[in-house]
Amino acid sequence: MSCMFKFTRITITLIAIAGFLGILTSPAQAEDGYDLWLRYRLIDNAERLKNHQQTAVSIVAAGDSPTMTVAVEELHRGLSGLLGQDIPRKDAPAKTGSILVGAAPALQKLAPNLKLPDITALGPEGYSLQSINSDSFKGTVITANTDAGVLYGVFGFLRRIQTHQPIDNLDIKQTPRIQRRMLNHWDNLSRSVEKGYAGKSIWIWDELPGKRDPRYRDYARANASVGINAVVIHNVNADPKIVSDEYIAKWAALAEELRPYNIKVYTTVNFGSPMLFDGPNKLDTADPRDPRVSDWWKERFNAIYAQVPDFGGVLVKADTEGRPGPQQFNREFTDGANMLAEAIAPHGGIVIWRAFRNKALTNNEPDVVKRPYLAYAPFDGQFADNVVIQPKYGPSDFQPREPAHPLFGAMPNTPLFLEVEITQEYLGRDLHHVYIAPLWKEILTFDTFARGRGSSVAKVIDGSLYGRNISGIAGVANVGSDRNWCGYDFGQANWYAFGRLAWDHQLSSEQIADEWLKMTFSHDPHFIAVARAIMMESWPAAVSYLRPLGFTILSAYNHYEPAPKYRNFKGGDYNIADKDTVGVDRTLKGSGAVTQYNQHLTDLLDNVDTCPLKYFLWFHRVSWNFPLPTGRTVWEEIVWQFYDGVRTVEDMNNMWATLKPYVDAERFDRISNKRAGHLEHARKWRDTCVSYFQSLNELPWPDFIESEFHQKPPTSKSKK
Ligand code: GCW
Repeated sequence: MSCMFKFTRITITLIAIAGFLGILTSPAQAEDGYDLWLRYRLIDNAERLKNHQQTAVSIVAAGDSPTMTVAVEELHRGLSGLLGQDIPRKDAPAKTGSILVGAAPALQKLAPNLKLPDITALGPEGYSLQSINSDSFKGTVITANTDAGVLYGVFGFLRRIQTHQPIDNLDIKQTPRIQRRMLNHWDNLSRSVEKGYAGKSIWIWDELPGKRDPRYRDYARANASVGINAVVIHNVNADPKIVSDEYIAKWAALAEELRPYNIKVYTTVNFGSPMLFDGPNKLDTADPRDPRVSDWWKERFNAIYAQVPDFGGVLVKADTEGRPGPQQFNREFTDGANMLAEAIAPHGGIVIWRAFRNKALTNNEPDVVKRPYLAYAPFDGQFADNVVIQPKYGPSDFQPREPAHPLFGAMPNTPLFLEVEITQEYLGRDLHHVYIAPLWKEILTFDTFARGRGSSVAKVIDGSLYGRNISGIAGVANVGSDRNWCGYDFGQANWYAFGRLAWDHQLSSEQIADEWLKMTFSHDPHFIAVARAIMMESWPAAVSYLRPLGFTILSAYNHYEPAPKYRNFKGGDYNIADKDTVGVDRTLKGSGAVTQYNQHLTDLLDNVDTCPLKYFLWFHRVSWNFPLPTGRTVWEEIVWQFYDGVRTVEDMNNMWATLKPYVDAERFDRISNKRAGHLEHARKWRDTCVSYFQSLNELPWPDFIESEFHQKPPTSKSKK
């Protein structure tokens, strides 16, 4: 992008000046990434350090529950690291400098004269950070209604120090907007991770339940630090054995490790378990209307809750991609979900039913993206109270960009969770540096118009649009056994951003990027400005060189390499282009997918003149020469975007190269090497796709390839 280009040049000049004046900060210590954003390195600003050392002299904690214990441990660890001296724990508050930490009732007992802030509205997980400046006590109070809230308060307090915000004169109240902030692990029992690019599963099944890897605790700390409070431990392509006594005992041990951090364990289940599971009570059916089947599940849920009393519930992928489900027995999804819901209800658990690629029982709709809506919307209001439907963010399959899933505007009587992918299945695995928060924000702010303007997806899933009492968001985890957890350093930003947005979807992507950069690398304002710009440009750039103009799937079966030809066959789900035309006709005259949105959106999307360009080929099939408002034809625009996306990656790499003085050599080199691979792969995407499309349409290569991008067209085919 040209603005990026300018930014690069300005950046280089600024760096030269800064270097000349000798004002560069010293690079951080070499690091392997294990500590994530919880590095707690000594504050490198003398004045700030001194000020904080006066504000935080000792810790006074009320309560000794497992959650309070880890909260106090974290506070001690964080403060001692950041302030460079041991911050001792004391039994009673001193006149100045004590950090009082505890749930309100316990704290009040410990310090009866203290006037605590009013926290009634904070709910079970919110927290308050309050500076107190009375005659008898000058100090800080971290409090909440529960110990879990206190834990979040501790992390919130530490984050303020880590991100160089003041910690005196605090008057802060925070509550999460979404109740269930979940990671979905696609981890198999073999320890392989489906669509995982960071090593093996972190769950070491062979060693459980006896031996507990210390990583479990560090994983829990990272999650709690951003407010993630739920973890689905197993792949949605579930092994029936996950509900065997043997495995329940193993993940009960995991639940024990995670519990102090306010994280509840959930598991996926295989709907066919009653007949697939080799146990004494194996059945010959999994038909949800067969009472033996619901008894089978009741017995298993009893076994689970006996070991994991706070078990959250089950996540189910049924009748998709060959997985068993109620349709196998000619039953509806309501039959399947409600049967499980009834079996788990006495224990307080929920059933999260995925709406991915499902077809309605009696409707063989050819357009894949229309199917889930047809399968679920008609059943709105017919699911049990403890059933949640969980669609992916778009109606296809985690594409680099999709319009929001139409179900978000179509099920007013059913709680819906939003499923996003933190792991980069279609976004370049661990090679492409893509900061995904802007994609999630685009979906969260997508207006469904379901109850008039302002009915964003965020309001649907946080429960506020329809006053729902269950709300949730799920991110498919990008975490693995690699030392740096996420496969590449910047991948950690996506884990961080998911948690932060789950807690507060109104935070901006920029703000989250800033926080993460400060906690992970450096506070230098120049470093932050440049690194933030790189992060913010990374997703739009990836969209340009992976799926410009709303293209649907163009990748190979591995979802990584470019393979437009393989995807493009007549009668296939994704017939995307031929000699004369390109795109998918989902207008009223085509598949009619536009009608699955609110009327206002239907009109907007159906019309070639008003359909946003970012969704253009998703909804329209037009001639290659169709003129667009950009002044280019569709063919030219596609080429332009592929080239522009790659140019932005080049710019980003140049910008990164200027950041060397701000980053330790270990991380700088590691990231630079990866970035080189990223650029190479982005070029491969561009060249493969544009040459394939050119071979179909045989149109001349646009002049701007040479004049604007200073490149030669990729194939031997010369300009015609
Ligand atoms: O796109 C597909 C992926 C599968 C995944 C599936 C799903 C877990 O290729 O790996 O299975 O989506 O989301 O269920």
